[in-house]
Amino acid sequence: GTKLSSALELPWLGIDAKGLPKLPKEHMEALKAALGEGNFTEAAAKAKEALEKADKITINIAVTGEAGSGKSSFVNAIRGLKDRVHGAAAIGVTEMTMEAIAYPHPTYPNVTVWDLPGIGTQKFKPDKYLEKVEFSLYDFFIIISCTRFKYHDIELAQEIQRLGKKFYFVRPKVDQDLTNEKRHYEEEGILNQRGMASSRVFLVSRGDLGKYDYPKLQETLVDELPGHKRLTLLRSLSNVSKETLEKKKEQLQTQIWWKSLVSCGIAAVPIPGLSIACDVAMLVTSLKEFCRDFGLDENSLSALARRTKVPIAELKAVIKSPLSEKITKDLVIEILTKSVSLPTTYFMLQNFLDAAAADTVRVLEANETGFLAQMLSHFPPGCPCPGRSFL
Ligand SMILES: Nc1nc2c(ncn2[C@@H]2O[C@H](COP(=O)(O)OP(=O)(O)OP(=O)(O)O)[C@@H](O)[C@H]2O)c(=O)[nH]1
Ligand SMILES: [Mg+2]
Repeated sequence: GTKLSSALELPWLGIDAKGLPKLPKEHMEALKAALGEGNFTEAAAKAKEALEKADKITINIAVTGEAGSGKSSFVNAIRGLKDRVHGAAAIGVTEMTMEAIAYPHPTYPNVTVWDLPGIGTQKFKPDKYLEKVEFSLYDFFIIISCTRFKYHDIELAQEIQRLGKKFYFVRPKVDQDLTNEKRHYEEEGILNQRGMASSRVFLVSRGDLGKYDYPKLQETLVDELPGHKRLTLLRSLSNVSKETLEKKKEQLQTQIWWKSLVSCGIAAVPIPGLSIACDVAMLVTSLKEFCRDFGLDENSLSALARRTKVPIAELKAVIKSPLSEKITKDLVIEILTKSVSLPTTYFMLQNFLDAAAADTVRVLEANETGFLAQMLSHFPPGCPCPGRSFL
């Protein structure tokens, strides 16, 4: 791997035979079948359809809890926003939220976080509350409580569970809470008594999402979503842990074959000097999207630098691939020129090997059938010849 990469002067490309794209088995089979039959256009059209379908998937997250518990603050945190910027949910105990307010994710509008009205503690009826906030709209519920979880929180969780949806208890302000470990322990007892696993309680701090249980919460949310919704949520999650990044990459990888097919099979244009045709504009978009998904653009990096107080030059020093702003048609063509021969050759050889092996099997079968038929033809039916015994 290294030798080849350095020869290409594109170490971040990291191409080697093992690094060829992974694809879920069923996609691979479908792709092979389509390409094997030479039905490339049809495969590309199917891939386009699949990508468009994936782009339309939406996620609705409900954030609820008692008044003043930190709901609005958490709504901003999930969306990677500061509290007092344009589009942020209003913070402050005096500003009681009276109805569900939708807050779309600033970069991933398919993900909406809903700031639900506070659970009033007087005469609280979970079923009425859930009806009022339109329960069926949400993919899952996050119940916030800044102290220990109260009777109402747990009652609400039970009703959510009864109606077949998932809930997560989040305790923000853990930064203020010096004895949180002790409290966590106490809480475990309470929740277990009510038949709820303490694994559903996540301690977080608004100021540092990389700490405490926020990474674990991200992972749990993704794992418990239906498979087809995972990528949509993952892409919107802030990059605060290696585990989340790894999952993000894994999910994005499942679309690579589709994207390649669409690029080469739909609006493909021959590239001068290259023996391939593809839709370069689409590839530019895809690379830029990857950068956005991983926060590799000037804006995200400077926001990160401000937040972590690490100089931006230090962050940039460890980045080997081009930032979003640097990705242009020319760059994509340059990358393609340097990287196109290996995978193409590999794929061509692999395909040809498969086809040749399959052909030979058929030839062998035809041969055997023919051979037996020929053998038999020497011996008319009913002829008691010793030679037949060898069959
Ligand atoms: N230290 C600390 N303070 C927090 C955290 N999360 C929220 N707060 C503070 O808690 C207070 C209430 O937060 P909000 O987000 O307005 O609470 P809310 O549940 O939306 O309140 P209502 O809409 O009035 O029901 C604010 O002063 C926040 O700054 C946290 O993780 N750490
Ligand atoms: Mg609020």
